[in-house]
Formats: sequence, structure tokens, C-alpha cells
Amino acid sequence: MKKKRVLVISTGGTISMVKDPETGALRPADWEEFKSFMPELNTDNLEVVLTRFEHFIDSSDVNPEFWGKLAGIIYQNYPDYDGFVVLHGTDTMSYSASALSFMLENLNKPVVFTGSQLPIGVRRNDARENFLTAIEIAAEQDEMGDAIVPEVTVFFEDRLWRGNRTTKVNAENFAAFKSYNYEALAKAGVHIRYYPERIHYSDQHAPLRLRTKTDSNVAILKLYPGISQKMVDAILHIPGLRAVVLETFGSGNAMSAPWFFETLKEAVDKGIIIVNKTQCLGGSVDFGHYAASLPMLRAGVLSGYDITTEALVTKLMYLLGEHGDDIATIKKLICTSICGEMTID
Ligand code: ASN
Repeated sequence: MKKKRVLVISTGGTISMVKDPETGALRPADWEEFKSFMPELNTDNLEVVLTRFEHFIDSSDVNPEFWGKLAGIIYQNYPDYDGFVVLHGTDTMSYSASALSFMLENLNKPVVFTGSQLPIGVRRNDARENFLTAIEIAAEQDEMGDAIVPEVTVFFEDRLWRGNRTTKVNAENFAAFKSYNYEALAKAGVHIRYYPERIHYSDQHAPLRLRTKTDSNVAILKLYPGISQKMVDAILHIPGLRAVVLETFGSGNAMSAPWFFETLKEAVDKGIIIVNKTQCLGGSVDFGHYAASLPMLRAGVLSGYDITTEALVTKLMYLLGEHGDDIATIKKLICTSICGEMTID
């Protein structure tokens, strides 16, 4: 049987760290040291190749340029591997997994993000389990040789999630990620159980396309009781602003003050794209359900349905970069689920 090949791309984060024996402080592991923690990586039917970013980063330093570089590595190596594992810091992993789900169009192989809460180089850690299971998932194929989960995912603790549905929810627990609006694609116990009916499949005959142009002129405006007109005004008048994630209450509601409607309307009329995203972790924007959402609808604000903030921010950056000034296409695609990032009903 042909050996399956998995490319592991290490970018940094806690998973790639060891405790320095002299100082006791955590520092990035050097490459040989890192590999020494995983003697069981290569087996008779699996070849794991490790590659790394030149400089390991804390994922707080992630940016669109990093996403482009990461997507480019996967694109260049795509024909030579059956699957990919990305080792990444947990703090912004959901943003990176979301960004890559848009940048890798027509993906037909697994790209599994994982990381850990404790470093690989300390005795008690969650790094080894996460890493080894992510590799298994990246290599998993059916009898036809097709990938079981050919999309961008996050594996953590015992769940495989669609990457663009995840949010980091805990800085302490090993179960650090959750997807409130979409169920797990797989659960890992003694066996790894997959749920094929939940998996997103791209057109198998379409070639992979790399789409790394982005525009980060996107702001998040989170509403709270008492937010003033000058706060809202200041954000909507940021020079160069092109899109806003408007974090609203409940099923997508906001205050009824006339100045709020007028400020939003003025911004929309100037060509700024505003998307309504509920502050609730679970559930969807439901425009028109309450009267408190109607002024936004009338001002031309779009619905983000049940998308996460992470997926919406990266989707907007990607759409603005790829489609430039074609606002009509951008608006149409905001209200379309491109790769399973939202549920429209
Ligand atoms: N600060 C780290 C990071 O995101 C946290 C982690 O990986 N657990 O890079």
C-alpha cells in the first residue's frame, strides 16, 4: 500500500515550546528537540514531513501577510501530500483557520490546525495528543483514496471542528475551542468517529486556487447600552474604512435612537459595508424579528446570520481584497455561505 504523506507546518505558539532547563522559562524548541518528542511520527504506512516558519511567533502576531504565506506553502506542496497539519498558537487560531478556508478555494485535502495549552516540552501536556490525532485525521482516506475531511479544520482535545466555525473560549481548559452554531465533524475517543453529513465537500474536479489578496480596512463596532454618538461616529469616520462588523444584541437588535440610524445610513451611502453580527455566541441574526432590528435593515446593513466574528472579519478582508471596488459582488458574497462558514435559512 502506498504510504500516505502529511506535511506539518509549524508556525509557533505554545505547542512548539520547551522549558529552558537553566532559566525555567518557556522558549521555542529548536527543530531537532521538537522532533525528539515524537519518536512515533513515521510508521509503515505514513510519512510525516516537518517544515517550519523561519521565526516562530506567538499567534498574537498573526496578520494577513502570515495567512498568505501559510496558504502559499500549502498551495506549493499540494500535489505532493495527502494532508496538512498546521501547528499554531491557540489565541488567534480561529482567525487563521477562517482566513485559510477562504484563501484555499476548491480545497480537496485536509488542512488541520492544532496547538496546545501546555508546551510539548513539559511533562504534563496536551500537545502530543492534539498533534498525533491531527496527523491521523490529515492522513485519513476512504477506500477510493479520497480525503475523509477535505476542508480547513481545527482539532483540539477530542473534537474536530470546521475551522471557520470555531472560537477560542477558554484560556485554562484543554478543551479551548467551541463551535456554537455547527456540530463537530468528528469526535476522537478510542476511535475517531466522523460525521460525513456535516462535512463540506468542494468540487472534486476543480483545481485548487490560491486567493491571498486582502484588505484589512475592517473595523469591529461592538454595541453596549450607553454607547454614545461620538463613539459610533468616530469609528464610522476612520479614514479608509471599507467594512464594519456591527456586533449587536440578541437576534441582531440595536438602540432605536434616530442618530444611530442616520449615522449608519450615511456610512452605507458612502459605500461602507456594514454587517450585523450578534454578540451572542450561539444563534443567528434574524432581521425583522424585533422592531429593534428594522432601522438597521432600512439603513442597508447586511445580515451576518450565524457567522462567528473571526470568520466575518477574515471573510470581509478576503472579499475586499479579491473583489476591490466591486461592491455589488462583495455584498452578494457576504450573504452567501462560501465554504460552510454560516447557515442561511
Ligand atoms: N499565546 C499562545 C499563542 O497563541 C497561546 C497558546 O498557544 N496556547 O501563541
